[in-house]
Formats: sequence, structure tokens, C-alpha cells
Amino acid sequence: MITNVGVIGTGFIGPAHVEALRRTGRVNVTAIADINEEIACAKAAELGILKAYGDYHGLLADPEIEVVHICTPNYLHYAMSKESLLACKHVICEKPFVFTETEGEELVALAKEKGLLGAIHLSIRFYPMVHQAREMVRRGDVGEIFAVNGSYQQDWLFYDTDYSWRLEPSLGGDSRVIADIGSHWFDTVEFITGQRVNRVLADFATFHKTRKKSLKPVETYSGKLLKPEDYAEVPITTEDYATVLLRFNGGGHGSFTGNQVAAGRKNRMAFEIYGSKCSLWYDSERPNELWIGHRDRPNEWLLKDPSLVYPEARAIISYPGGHNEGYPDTTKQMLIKVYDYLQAGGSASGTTPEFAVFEDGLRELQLCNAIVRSAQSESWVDI
Ligand code: SOE
Repeated sequence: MITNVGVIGTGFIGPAHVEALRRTGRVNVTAIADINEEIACAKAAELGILKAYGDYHGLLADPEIEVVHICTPNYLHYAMSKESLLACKHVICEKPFVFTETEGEELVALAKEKGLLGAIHLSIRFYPMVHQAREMVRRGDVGEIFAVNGSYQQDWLFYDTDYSWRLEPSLGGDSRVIADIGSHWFDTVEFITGQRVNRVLADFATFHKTRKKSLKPVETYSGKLLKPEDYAEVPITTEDYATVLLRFNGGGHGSFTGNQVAAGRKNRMAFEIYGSKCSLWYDSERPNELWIGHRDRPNEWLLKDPSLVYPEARAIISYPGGHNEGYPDTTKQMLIKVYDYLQAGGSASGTTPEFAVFEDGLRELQLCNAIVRSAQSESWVDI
């Protein structure tokens, strides 16, 4: 029985994991770690966590901790995941879990060898209406998939005064839009359609060639509060924007646009799936609704309501219709599946996890690398 969990990282996403973990009702958040004692202790006090570590190695050496959630900037994910597995802890890591395919293959093999879980926090799968869309595809309601189109757009990097570690390749990786938000979109549409993207043609743009870097540390999304005198000018090489033409292995065609300088789009992930029987459209800024398009009868808006959706979607709804559930609920629902899987014995239970694991993280990285290569060569790339 797993009871004690540790979280590394106290920025935007660490506390989101802490809250979601508690809402699962399945485990205790026993320890938190950050880069120094002061930050770790302050966050532990704020969040009501018993143990605080100013060095994550302390958390990894803590025999009480059985699962480690890695919620730090990307460049730390590989080393922390590897060390956690070597310390015999299960790992739930933010994406991307590694920067290179070799690192990814190594961690997939290590988790397998140790008999430990390596999961990736790709939580958009766990919006109930995403599960509903998946079931509609699986049950044949949508028919043959002709086209999949969509976007993930945000505006928190709209101004050249907006800055984050995510803009720096050494900390965030060589790709930004595709790795940071495209990864969610691709994971979601592949989860729904059961098809894999196998050819890509990409166009990237970096609109802000330089940005004003804050002289103070800023958490993701909190840069909107800084003033002009708080900055220094730095060159930017990662993409602000990407559009990718897609081919799917089931014969479908598609397109994706990611944009982190899209004024007014706060955090909008949308997809449209056009099938031979009907169409589906979903917008994560209105997460409790799924549009179903018809040719020969009026279109429908299906509202999230346990009585109106397939059992697989009902299983991840906690509240009755009209009681909206959103982004924090996706992590809760994902972690419920993770901890139920672990309590049932993990890989030994013989069940296939419904959440993303290291293999999926590796697949995301391969897809991301292919898209980057396509943008550089201005040509189609096969995956
Ligand atoms: C920042 O762009 C970010 O927080 C991503 O890293 C997340 O994965 C996404 O949920 C929202 O935006």
C-alpha cells in the first residue's frame, strides 16, 4: 500500500500536484523539496507539508517516500528521474521527461528493469469530454477519421517583457511551443483517435527575436506583474509559434497550430475531428462541453453530465451536470488512475495504464524532434 509521496519543485506546477494528490484521497504528501532550504520550508509551511528538503537528494534518501513527483524546470527531469528510479521510487514526471532520445530509452529500460512506474504528467487526456470523444471514436460513432485540426494557444509570453526559464534552451529544451504545449495536443489527439502522427511538415516563427529577461526569479505565468526596470535584453532561439501539417497512420490528415503570443487566448487547447459519420469540436477553455456536428440534422452541444456520457467518461467525473470541472480536476483524475494502478500492483497487475508513461514521453520527444527537423529543413519528415 503506497502512502507517502514526495514532490520536487515549488513553482507553478508543484503545488498543483500537491493539491491534486490530496484530492485523490489516496496518499499523503509527506515531503517537498526545492533548490534551497528557505524556499522549501516556506512552501512546506504554506502547503502544510511535514518535511522540507533544500536539496532533493534528501527527499530521495528518505526511506518513507515511495513515489516522487518531479515538478521542476525541464533540464532537471532526466537526472532526477534516473536518481529516483535508482533510489527505488516510482516517478511521476512533468514533460518533457528528457532532452534526448538516448536518455529517454535509458529511462524506459531502467523503469522496466527496476519494476517501477515512470509516468508523465500529460493530464489533458483526463478531461471527461476528451474521454467521451475517445469513446465516440472507439465505438464507431464518428466513423472513419478524415481530418484532425486544432491548436494550443496562450498569451502569457505575448510581450517581449514576458520571460520564463522555458525560453532558454539549456533549461527548457530546444523546442518551446511544440515541446511545451504541442506535446499536450498531440498526446490528446493520438489518445482520442488511436492513430499516430507519422509524417509532419512544420513552419516555425520566433516573433520576439530578443526578450527582456527579468532580473528577479519569476514563476510561470507570474511575469505579467513585473515592471520595465526589472529587465535585461537576451536573444531568443526557441519558437513562439508553430504550424504543422500532419498525416496519421490510419489515413487521416490534419494540422496543428501552437502559439504562445496569441493575445486573449489564456490557455486554449482545441481540436476538431472530422469523421465520415459526424464531427467533434472541443475547446479546453469551455471544458465541460463537446460539440457534435451533423450534416443531416441539427448540431449538438453535449454538456458534461454523468448521465449523458459513456461509462469511461463517467468514471472520471466527480460532480453532477452543471457543476463544472476543469484543469485542476484533470490532474486529480490522472493521479487517481496512477495510484489505483500502483495500489493494484503496477505492471505486475497486468493492466495497461490509461495515463501516459515513459514510453509515451519518448514517443512525444521523437515526434517533437521530427517536427523541429521539418521546420529546419522546410520539408516533410517521416516518424
Ligand atoms: C506553460 O506553457 C504551461 O504551464 C505548460 O507547461 C503546461 O503543460 C500547460 O498545462 C499550460 O501551460
